[in-house]
Amino acid sequence: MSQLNEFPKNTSHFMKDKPGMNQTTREEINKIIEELTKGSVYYNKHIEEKTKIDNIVRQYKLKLQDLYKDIELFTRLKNEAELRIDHIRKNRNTSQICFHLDMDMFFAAVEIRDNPHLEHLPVAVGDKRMIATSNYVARKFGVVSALPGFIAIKLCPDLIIIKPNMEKYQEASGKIMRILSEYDNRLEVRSLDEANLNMTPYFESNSINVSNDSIMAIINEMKSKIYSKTKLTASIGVASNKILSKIASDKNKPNGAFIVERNEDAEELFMKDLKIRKIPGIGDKSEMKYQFLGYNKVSDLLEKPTELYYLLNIQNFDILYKSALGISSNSHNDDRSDNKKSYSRSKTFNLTYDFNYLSETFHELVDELFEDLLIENIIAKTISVEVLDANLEVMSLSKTKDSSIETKEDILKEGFHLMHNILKAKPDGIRLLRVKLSKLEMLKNRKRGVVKEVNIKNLIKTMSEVIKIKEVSKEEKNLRKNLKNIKSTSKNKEKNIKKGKVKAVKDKIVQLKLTDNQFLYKRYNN
Ligand code: TTP
Ligand code: MG
Repeated sequence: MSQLNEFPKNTSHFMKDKPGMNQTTREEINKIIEELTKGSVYYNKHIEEKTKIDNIVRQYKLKLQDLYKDIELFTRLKNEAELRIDHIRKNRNTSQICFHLDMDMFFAAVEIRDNPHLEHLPVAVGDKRMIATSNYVARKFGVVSALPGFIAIKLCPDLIIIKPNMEKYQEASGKIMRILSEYDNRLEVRSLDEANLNMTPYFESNSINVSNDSIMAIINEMKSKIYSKTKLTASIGVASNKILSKIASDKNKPNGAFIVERNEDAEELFMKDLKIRKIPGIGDKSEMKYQFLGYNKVSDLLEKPTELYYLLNIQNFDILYKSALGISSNSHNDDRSDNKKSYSRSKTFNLTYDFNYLSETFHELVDELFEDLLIENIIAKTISVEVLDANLEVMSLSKTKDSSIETKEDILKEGFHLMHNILKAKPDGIRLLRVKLSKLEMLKNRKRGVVKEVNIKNLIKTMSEVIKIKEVSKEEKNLRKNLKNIKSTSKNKEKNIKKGKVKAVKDKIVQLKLTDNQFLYKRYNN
């Protein structure tokens, strides 16, 4: 408990980490803001939000104490979290060349362009309530977007605050986007001063070899076209996808460019040393939460995923790690192919009826399929098993469940029954096994820690038993009927005869079961 009582009460302010500021300025400015605003409504609101965050972190820490006590669960979650991260890694596609353009101190730059005498003075656009942006001179004082104007003035008494003039910004923006559309007519306009371009078709259609030199030549051409039309400067990031190019565009601001080499190692290296705040989607509050939990840099996220896998919901975990690895869409169409109707895994092999081999293969396929479910956050209603027989004929059996197929055991149990039934019909063996899940649904909150290691030998044993017990042959049915009749019709005086008859029928049933089992095992072990 003492650990919790000592929980640090961080009062630093939610300060935007904008280009032009460094960590020291950020910390110093936080102190100044605190001094300046103590007792104000702004300060009280800020403390209220801080308290909320402190409470969330406190709860997180308590939950984590439970997790640390359960080593088995921790290990399972660790494996699952690492599995998810590996899967996310597999989605990396480095084939495209994406540009992200972001104008420098956009609103302020337009104002300074129109009033050049302001160039070396601290300038902000906004009003007393809120600063929309500031020039790089003002940023040194801590004046940044989203800061209340009255604080900005206290931080920088000489600050010149200009009222926004949206028409001017829109006009400049229109010119910029028109120029960019010459390079990619499907460009994605993110805001007045930001756009994503997929430049792959441009390089291809102009037969330009992709190299740092050719990329830089295009960057310079773009920037000079924009400058000549607007007298404004831009910064450009180039990488294999949108998220990386956006982060890269901030790297050498203002009037800069940065190219991230398009390969997995370079991309992970680029992300690794970034502060988590640089990940799009992590705002000041999330940053604070993660920092309290010991996550400062992207590398921390990658080194300690288990705790976050346990604390966050799975969608948020995926989004966070996808971004942390620098993976995102690189086309203008959303890259989520979520409209998938089914997931299936299959394996071909030499014609076989080896039950152990087929069970193990089945288990492997289920493992892979379960990973799909887990990663894609889906559940299924229908499971199908499909085989190809000796004559290359397909046989498929399906089962649709009212409840959903969600865990690995669900898939194993249901699928195993289907496979077993197919095998009975294919005594010559099979040469392909496919397990398919369909009727998919997105899952909001998946239980974590569901990947339990299943012992394949035990599984084969239990499943075989379950299947056989359930399988009552016609002959057995008749014997059981017979047994019932004997029991109900015999009178008390015929007790001994009845006993003998019952025993005889029971023995027959056992005998029948034994031969049936032996028959099955023999066939499977052929
Ligand atoms: P940004 O591109 O975030 O900032 P910027 O262009 O001013 O500075 P940078 O050099 O760092 O890119 O935003 C573009 C414009 O959007 C900005 O000039 C003003 C407006 N804006 C707001 O009105 N409120 C905000 O909180 C932010 C971040 C931007
Ligand atoms: Mg900008």
